[in-house]
Amino acid sequence: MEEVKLLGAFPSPYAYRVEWALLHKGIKYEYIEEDLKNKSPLLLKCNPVHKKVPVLLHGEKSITESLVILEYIDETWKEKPLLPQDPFERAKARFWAKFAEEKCASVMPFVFCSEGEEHKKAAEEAREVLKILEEELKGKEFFGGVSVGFVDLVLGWIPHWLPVMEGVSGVKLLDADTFPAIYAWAERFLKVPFIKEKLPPSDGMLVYFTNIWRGLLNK
Ligand SMILES: N[C@@H](CCC(=O)N[C@@H](CS)C(=O)NCC(=O)O)C(=O)O
Repeated sequence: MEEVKLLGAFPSPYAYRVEWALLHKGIKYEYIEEDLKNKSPLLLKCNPVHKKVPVLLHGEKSITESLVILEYIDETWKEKPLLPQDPFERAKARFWAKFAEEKCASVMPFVFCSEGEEHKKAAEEAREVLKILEEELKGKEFFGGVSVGFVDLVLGWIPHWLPVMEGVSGVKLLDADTFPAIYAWAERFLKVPFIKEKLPPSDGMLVYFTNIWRGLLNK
């Protein structure tokens, strides 16, 4: 059997989504922590284009980009699928994953590291994105339906990472009254056993995001 290794870096949500997929499928893997300030020759060799984590090593093969890795995992280990089997449903899941990456992951963190007019605009945009997700989620337990799927893993930074960013910056984005479906989903997501088992400790996250926030805003 080919060995599975994962290059990650604390507290990369991109790496966590890969770990969740591996845990969900019951795949044994070795986690290798990268120092992103002093990238290892292995990381540079396996991801020469972007030089980023996560990188999944499967035997001699290296796979990069978290969404590509998730699909690779789903296609290689077919039990407990993350993407729906039906092509139309699968296309929809890919659409929402792309939306989550292009809109959420880029727009939302910006809210916490901007000020003045820029911040106002970013916060408005972020709330628009949340509104769209709220509509998509209504009536469902998870984006994947009755259980966690591809899109849930992609958005999995919201339940655990977002509250830390909110705490550090003092800006509240996800409140239960405005976004009840997402709020309830976030609580549900954190109770899923393989998610609960693998989350970065909040105290370490607090230090990490406080440093980033101070650095970005020169505080
Ligand atoms: N689109 C990439 C993003 C990965 C990414 O941004 N990784 C960050 C850590 S959270 C990284 O390795 N940064 C190192 C760098 O930018 O030099 C993915 O989905 O895998």
